[in-house]
Amino acid sequence: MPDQQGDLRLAVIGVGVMGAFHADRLSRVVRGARVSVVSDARAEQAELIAGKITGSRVEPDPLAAIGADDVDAVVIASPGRFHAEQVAACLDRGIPVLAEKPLTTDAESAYRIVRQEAALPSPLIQVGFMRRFDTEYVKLRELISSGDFGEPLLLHCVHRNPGARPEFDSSMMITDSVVHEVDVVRFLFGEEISSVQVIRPTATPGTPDGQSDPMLVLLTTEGGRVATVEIFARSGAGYQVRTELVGSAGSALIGLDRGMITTERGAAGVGRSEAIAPNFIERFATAYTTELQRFVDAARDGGIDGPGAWDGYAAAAVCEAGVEAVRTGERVPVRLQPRS
Ligand code: ISE
Repeated sequence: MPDQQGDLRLAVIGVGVMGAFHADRLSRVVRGARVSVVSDARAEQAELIAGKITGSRVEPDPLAAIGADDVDAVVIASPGRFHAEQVAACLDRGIPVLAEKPLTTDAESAYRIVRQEAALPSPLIQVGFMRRFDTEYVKLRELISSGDFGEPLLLHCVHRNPGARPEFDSSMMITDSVVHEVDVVRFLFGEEISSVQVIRPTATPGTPDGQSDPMLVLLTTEGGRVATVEIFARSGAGYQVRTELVGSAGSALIGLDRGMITTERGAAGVGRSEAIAPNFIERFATAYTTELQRFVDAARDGGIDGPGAWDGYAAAAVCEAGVEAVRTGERVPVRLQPRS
């Protein structure tokens, strides 16, 4: 698979904020890889990013990029609605793919992908849940596995973004933001989520009419463990992602950044402590890089190394229930298809 220099040749599909970051890391930091093809619906953006990467070319048609002779593996960071078709094309060609979340935008299409992959000799899809590569999340999972904190009982998660576009509505807060906690809960508890409930407190000023921000999401697992998630997209104060585990014999908190953290929104704008990461790229930069390196290392042998198609499907199913829970205010069960 790799080229004569031994590098894995990658197509990066979609080079907005996330895809451009991946392309940059793959071409400058990740070992054993190079970006050979850049694809984006916006020609100027594709040219801009390819222009920064020696040896890369632009291919406007994503499916042609996936099928190209100078492509051994693919990173998909296009808008979620294109993922189903693009991931399926990678499977048809039999090459490894790292798909940014969401795997697809609904549970039904995600399950079709699971079935398509299951018919292949080995898994080819890795899903971009980067928190699984963050050292603090990894440590928290090790702590749980060690049994030192007893039985894991509760998780308290905080997920605050500095701001959001007007079209970032309550449903998107579930499918685009809370989807990370959905994966974290499955990763840390090692169980499927069986129901979702959403509580909608008074909205912060600036929340579009009819929408809720912040929201409180309750995720219950099949073993009866519970996670609370505060999602606050328009918090006005830095990027804060914290997770606290409560076990029967101890508790542990991650995501505090460094030092005392105070935030305020003053008349002159937004103030924040220097310790708070301003956005998700900075907060998770190292995790993204580890994720890419692990993907490249595995893809060179024709495989993947990280959360897979089933994780993407399960997250899609939970988020679908979550969107319904926003609408109804009810506790909504999650119904998963058979795993194999
Ligand atoms: C964004 O798409 C991400 O994936 C970030 O990690 C998350 O914090 C943010 O809320 C999403 O919009």
